[in-house]
Amino acid sequence: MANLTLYHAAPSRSSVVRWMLEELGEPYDLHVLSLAKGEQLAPGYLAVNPMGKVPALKHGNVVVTEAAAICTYLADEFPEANLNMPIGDPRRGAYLKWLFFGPSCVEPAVTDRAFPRQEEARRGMLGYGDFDTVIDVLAKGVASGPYLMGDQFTAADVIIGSNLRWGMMFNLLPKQPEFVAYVGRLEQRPALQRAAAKDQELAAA
Ligand SMILES: N[C@@H](CCC(=O)N[C@@H](CS)C(=O)NCC(=O)O)C(=O)O
Repeated sequence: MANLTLYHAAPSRSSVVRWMLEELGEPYDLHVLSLAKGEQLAPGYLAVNPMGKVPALKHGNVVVTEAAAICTYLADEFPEANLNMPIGDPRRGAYLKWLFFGPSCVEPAVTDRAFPRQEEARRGMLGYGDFDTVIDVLAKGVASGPYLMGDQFTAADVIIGSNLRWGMMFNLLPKQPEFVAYVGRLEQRPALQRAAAKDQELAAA
């Protein structure tokens, strides 16, 4: 039995964490849930994640939920994988910005666009400001590359890369050349290819 267990459904946001685990190279177990059958709302799982959502990660006795928090946690817990920016490194500021930018700006900007509000919200009230600014910040962030932090691939690429990859796949984000090129680079990574292939197999089972 591995020390890491991912509560997973394929495909879903837990696929982001599966990619991160493949990048890490540590052994992990899967606890697969059927979202269609509502298994995420069963009392046993609600004890793990009271939000009734995947992903959740168990590491020994520690439980972490929220995809970006899990990726940040794993990168820091396993620094030998070189997927984090350690405390004290001046690049950690930008690294953390991208890890939080995914769930707090990209995701709400995309979902608000997919499910428009009845009433226009004031820009100042929205944490992400507006869709076009989010796109602009993302485009500048991935333009020079190869990764967000330059030559070093980090957990921030797993989060922002997943936002862009899934967003373009579902036509929720524009297929701008910088985004296409960045996601193309990420898709060359063996860990992402492994995670995607394993998830495809799981989804087909
Ligand atoms: N904020 C969460 C979102 C997780 C989430 O929405 N997961 C979806 C799958 S993509 C889920 O579990 N849906 C089942 C449900 O809400 O019943 C994260 O980033 O981890």
